[in-house]
Amino acid sequence: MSKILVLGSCGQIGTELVLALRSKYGNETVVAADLKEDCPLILQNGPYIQLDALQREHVRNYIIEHQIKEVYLLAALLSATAEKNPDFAWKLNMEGLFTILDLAKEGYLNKIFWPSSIAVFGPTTPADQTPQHTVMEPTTVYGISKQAGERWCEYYHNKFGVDVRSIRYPGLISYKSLPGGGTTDYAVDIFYKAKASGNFTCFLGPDTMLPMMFMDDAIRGTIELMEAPADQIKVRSAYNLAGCSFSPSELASEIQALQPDFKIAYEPDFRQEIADSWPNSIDDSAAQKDWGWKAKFDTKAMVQVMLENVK
Ligand code: AKB
Repeated sequence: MSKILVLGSCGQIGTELVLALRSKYGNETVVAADLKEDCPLILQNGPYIQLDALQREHVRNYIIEHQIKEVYLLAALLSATAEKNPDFAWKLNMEGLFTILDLAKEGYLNKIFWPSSIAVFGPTTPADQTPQHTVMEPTTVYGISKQAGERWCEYYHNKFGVDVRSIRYPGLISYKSLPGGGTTDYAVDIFYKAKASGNFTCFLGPDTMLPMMFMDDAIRGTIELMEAPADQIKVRSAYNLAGCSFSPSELASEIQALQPDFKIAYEPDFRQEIADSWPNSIDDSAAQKDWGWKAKFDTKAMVQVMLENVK
């Protein structure tokens, strides 16, 4: 098995992806890389290297010298943080992508995974069951960078035959690793506060419906997409993927069903505007048809697993 590199491996997706890839392909096959100097405990079952996705030559040399053939590029600034630092968000979210696309174009890499997001959609997009191909006018820096990235992925595939694959992730809910800087982060934080104090103040209003997904589904979907035969991958920008959709008040009701004394309050902040520009729910029929995608966790099942596992 040729070597796989996960860049941005200490983040919410990266941590669980490295663990899943290692249990599938072997610990030594999957190199975890991140800005952090020291490897976190959870990733110490395999190789780790300190690597900055913005250090183009450093990344190039490492990949060429170590004969890495597959890269998952997860280093990014998410929606809320990106609004506070637009220049850096654009730089980080775009430059690393070109480094990897160019390596694939030059024949050093066989396959690339790059994450897109539901943030590619905007207020003019149909909000319910948002189709795979539709109006896309993102209003956030993060969304603009993801939409531009999608265009570049498709371009490198069409012009240079680069095997690049991508998913428009919804908000991801996990208990092994924390999210950081996203608009959907409330849907993870709520479980920690429910367990710690039984109270949660949400930075989005009660009726803000957003597409979400339990991390096990997201990781399985990512690996299934990467393992699918190339001729089945008809979308080279990024696939819509649906898990479950809910609003903060609906999520709170599901938590109250298992923890009746749980209380929620609402204090919407600047993230409300971001959330209001995103879809309520996603149509993922293209992913279902092309490579057999199907989510396993609905809101109820996800809430149960989260409450059982969050410490
Ligand atoms: C965010 O909230 O920024 C992310 C995303 C939906 O891409 N979780």
